[in-house]
Amino acid sequence: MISKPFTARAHTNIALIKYWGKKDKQLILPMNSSLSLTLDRFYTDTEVYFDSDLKQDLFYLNDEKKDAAKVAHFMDLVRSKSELKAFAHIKSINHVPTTAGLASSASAYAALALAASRAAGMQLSLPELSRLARRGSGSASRSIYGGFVEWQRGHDDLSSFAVPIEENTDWNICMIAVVIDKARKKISSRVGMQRVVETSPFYPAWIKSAEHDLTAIKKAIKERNLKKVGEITEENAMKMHALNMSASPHFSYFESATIEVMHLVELLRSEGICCYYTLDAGPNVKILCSVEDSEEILRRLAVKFDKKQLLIAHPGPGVQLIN
Ligand code: 2P0
Repeated sequence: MISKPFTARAHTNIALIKYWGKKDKQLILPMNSSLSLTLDRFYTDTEVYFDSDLKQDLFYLNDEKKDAAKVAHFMDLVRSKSELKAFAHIKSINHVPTTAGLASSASAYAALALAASRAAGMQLSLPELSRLARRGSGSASRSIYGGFVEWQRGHDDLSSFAVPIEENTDWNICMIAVVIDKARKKISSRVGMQRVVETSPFYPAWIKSAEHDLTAIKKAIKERNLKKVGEITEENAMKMHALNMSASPHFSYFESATIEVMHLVELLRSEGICCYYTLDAGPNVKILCSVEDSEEILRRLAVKFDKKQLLIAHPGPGVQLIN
């Protein structure tokens, strides 16, 4: 038996209020709620079909066969929710620099959740899809929706999922990604955030302040206040990275070029350009600004960086089937 193949496309998201720490590692329940912007430029296409002749799941990423342990674990969840027992062919094409802090696991598991659940004969609601994607990677719960998205932490498997804040935003904003290093990161998000939860003396303060930032940013988004959204975004990212530097053993994702970009953004701001940075579990910097200012910011970045390192993205859509 071979099931009908389904192909889904999901876009990455960049958190403005970060998810950094788990309350439950197995269910992937976060310590705090988070908020992100889904981007149009970076996405994953994933095709899934089940095949009763297979002895295990087969996973291809960008046409290369990969060890499927994490993916197989996710597929076990899909099988346990459906009637199907068969293993699956899974083919993903990542239009994202893989694991370089541009959140490829978010688009990957959001696309896999939709493609695999449909191939298994299930028609999940969007909250159910978000909960399923969450089990692959926490940030994937947010890539189910487009635009601004909040992942409400909840308190158990049923209550922890993302909700759209402004799905089709007409706000003329963008994010410039400065790709500093495409290499695999040294400390995975999963390991980094766990170390922080266990060892940073500042962790309780992070939880309090992230909840406060979330309330403030939702108000600022509603008011279309880019300065306020940017300030909260940048400060929240710096608090997350301060946790890493206060962990034991301490660690940091910053490289010297990361700090150069941060200084350039601060300089541009002192010249009256409204732009703010955020950073994830890697050295790349994402700059939030208006579309209007993006050309000037790109021109200034191009003095120090190759054009190929500068990628501009706009608010993007939620997960969808493409076949
Ligand atoms: C975020 N990041 O909110 C935060 C900020 C990176 C920095 O979510 O362990 O790959 O699979 O749930 O989702 C990256 O962590 O971690 C992430 P797991 P995930 O976007």
